[in-house]
Amino acid sequence: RSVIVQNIAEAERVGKKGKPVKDTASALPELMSKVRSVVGKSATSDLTARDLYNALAYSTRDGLIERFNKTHEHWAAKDSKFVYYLSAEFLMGRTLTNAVYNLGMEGKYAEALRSLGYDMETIQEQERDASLGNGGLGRLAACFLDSMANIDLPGWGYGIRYKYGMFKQALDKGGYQKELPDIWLTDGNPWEVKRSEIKYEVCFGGRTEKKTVNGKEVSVWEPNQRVYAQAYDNPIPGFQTPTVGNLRLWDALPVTEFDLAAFNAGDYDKSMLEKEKAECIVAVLYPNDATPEGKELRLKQQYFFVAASMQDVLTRFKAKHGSKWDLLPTKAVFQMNDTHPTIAVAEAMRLLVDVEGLPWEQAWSISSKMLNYTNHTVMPEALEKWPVKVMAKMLPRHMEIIEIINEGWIQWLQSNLPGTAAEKAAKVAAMSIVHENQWNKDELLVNMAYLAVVGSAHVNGVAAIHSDIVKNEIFNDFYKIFPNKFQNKTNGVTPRRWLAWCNPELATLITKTLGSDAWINNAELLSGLRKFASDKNFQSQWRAVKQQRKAKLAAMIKSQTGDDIDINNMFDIQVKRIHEYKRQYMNVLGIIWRYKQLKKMTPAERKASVPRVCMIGGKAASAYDMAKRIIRLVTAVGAKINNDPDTKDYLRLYFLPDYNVSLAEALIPAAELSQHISTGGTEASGTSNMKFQMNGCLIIGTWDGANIEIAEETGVENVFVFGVRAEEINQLRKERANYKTDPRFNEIMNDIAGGMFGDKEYFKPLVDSISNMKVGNDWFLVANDFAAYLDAQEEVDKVYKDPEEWTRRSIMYTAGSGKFSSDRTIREYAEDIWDIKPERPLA
Ligand code: T68
Repeated sequence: RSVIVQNIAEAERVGKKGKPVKDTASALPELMSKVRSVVGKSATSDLTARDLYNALAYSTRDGLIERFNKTHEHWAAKDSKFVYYLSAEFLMGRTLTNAVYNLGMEGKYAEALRSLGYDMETIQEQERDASLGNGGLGRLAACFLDSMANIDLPGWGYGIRYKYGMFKQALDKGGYQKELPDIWLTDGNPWEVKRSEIKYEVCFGGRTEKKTVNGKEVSVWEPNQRVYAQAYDNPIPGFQTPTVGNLRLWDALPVTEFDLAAFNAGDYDKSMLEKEKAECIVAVLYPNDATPEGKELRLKQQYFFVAASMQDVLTRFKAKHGSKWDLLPTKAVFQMNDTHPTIAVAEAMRLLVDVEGLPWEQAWSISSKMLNYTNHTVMPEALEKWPVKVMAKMLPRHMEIIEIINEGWIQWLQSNLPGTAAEKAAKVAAMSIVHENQWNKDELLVNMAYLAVVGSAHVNGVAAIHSDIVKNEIFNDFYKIFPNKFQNKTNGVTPRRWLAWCNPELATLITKTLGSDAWINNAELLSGLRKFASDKNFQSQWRAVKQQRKAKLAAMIKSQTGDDIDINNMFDIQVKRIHEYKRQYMNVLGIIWRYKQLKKMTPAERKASVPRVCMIGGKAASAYDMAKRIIRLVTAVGAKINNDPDTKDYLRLYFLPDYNVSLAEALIPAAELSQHISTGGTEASGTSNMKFQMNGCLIIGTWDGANIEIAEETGVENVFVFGVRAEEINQLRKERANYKTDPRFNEIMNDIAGGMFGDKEYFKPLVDSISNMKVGNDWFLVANDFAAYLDAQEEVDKVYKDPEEWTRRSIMYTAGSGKFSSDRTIREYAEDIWDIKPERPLA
């Protein structure tokens, strides 16, 4: 303590003295000034890590805001065309490290913190993750913002400032998932700027009324609820560029804060009602991944942020261009992240027709040029469909607009489709935006994906195979009519967060080897590592880095479980949302098989085996019962094998609770094998596969999603590929009743059902779900792929026994990961869909 106090006093007095980093001079006084002004303490008081986090965050924020302002003044002066990324989810994770590194201030701050007795890592851990997303779709949005700023692309993200983000996952004593609220804003959020002057009214409910205005009959919306959407800006820095982009998130406020009359009349509850109703809209992120929640509040959230964002864009456009509406598509383009923001199609029409008074045709021509739609899933049950009743009640005018759009669409189909009247009628029924609920003929639904396809200029999938499925299956009828509307944009991840900043050990080695850090902004340069892949000296440095990261992870697991982990054992990791189609279940079955084999071995045989530490992490949607049982199976199997003295030196299984962005940043650099084993044709892309690849982690995976392109870039021979292909699954599903399942599979099913891991009643539905094929179980073909999976795992062991070959492959993965930088993805969107050029502000 006294040393720290001395350091502070000294630094404040003499500045530079004795500090090795050249720009340290200003860092400590700057931090101390934030300690006084923001934290509200004096330099000589007890400073906690949290205090220093706040001081550092506010100091970094100053730099961000300065650049933010310059960037936006520049873009405004150039009147640049903007892309608006509309997304109900942005899974940002922590901001501090990313901001400090992107601004190039790490040396300066690290040194200042050291002189106060802290390291950057401790300080960084004070920050809570911003978990405003479920999984891949939300994290992709975050990577895209990073890349947009990084390549100086004029654009913003628009979303919701949820008060509670993705739930925190804990395990209870029994090893079951427990969901706790994510109260991420309680200690304040230094990274946002409230724009008090930027707020818009958003309306709901009520009814429409036909009125005659200027001799024309119009439909006037008389809503019965109004709230304000309040803007909060979150600056997004690029790296080695002055550009700082923006994520604008909307909070909901009551139009009348407080009903004093009600309060005075003694009705305290009523006095606060408006406020509560407004706050409810943005209270919590729906924790449902890949199965949308058909609840009214969800539609309310969707409309809320879309309406605010579109008004915001139109307001800025009008300030510059008045009513020259035909210019709008040359100044603004929207990307709809899945169907969640699809109500934008109707809102754009409402704003242009009802509010601005444009003729319908002109408005449609403008709107359908501006909007674009990305599909992220092939699961039919995940394609959002809102009951007409719900839509008409909450958004009566939008429902009318959707009906007009649909009428026009159907008319168009009728005059343009080939075939007989009966054939046409069948197609029209199949392609109508409003259609019957197939499970309940009395209910009409609005198919949001069809609305998005009809209302968009471009539609894309997120990996080559997925885009083919989008064209040839999900939207095939539409594709046949508009073949040019459909594109592929293979996903990517930011190499800043997912390699350079999360794995500085490896980044340093790469930079040293390639002779420059240019790869951080030009990931294709990573291919330069290929020529070192077989270099023994380089391999041993590569391995040493992996060992360092494994040791770090082992220390973390030790602190959580008390277990010692041997870092010479293979680290085998599967982390993603828990889903039947992602087949974590199959992973566990494989681990059980491995355990049973080990049990049968002699001590000498065990010594000759390849010891593994298996880790599985991921959240189960709160209502997804089967996924929760899978988690419990992981914890039950782990409890047994980790405590078995015969095997615990050769096999472990840990369930890592609360998988989130920050945990991923610790796990991925330490992984040697990662599993991406979805049933062929079910995982649209996957993006963690790309992160593991970048960090030199080998992949065992199915021929699915982006795994295919990863294998192509890495060399198919370097990837452990197994399992059925997308084109086979329909046939296989039909043939399931006649399966002769693998005897190893049957044995394991009996073990679980027989109580080998306890909890046998709880596991029964799990066992049943994949064992009695006669009744159509095992939709995701676990039984079918199990033998091939075990074979592939055997191949993994074989290669791991040859460290040189393993390391060679590991290097080839990183070397082949250039394509999967989100910089590449964003450039493709900018060129092929958005028609936007980079525009760098002056430094
Ligand atoms: C994911 N989708 C895909 N959905 O599963 C993944 N859904 O393959 C792909 O890599 C990723 O998107 C990015 O393209 C999702 O993450 C959701 O999160 C989601 C959330 C709410 C409702 C429906």
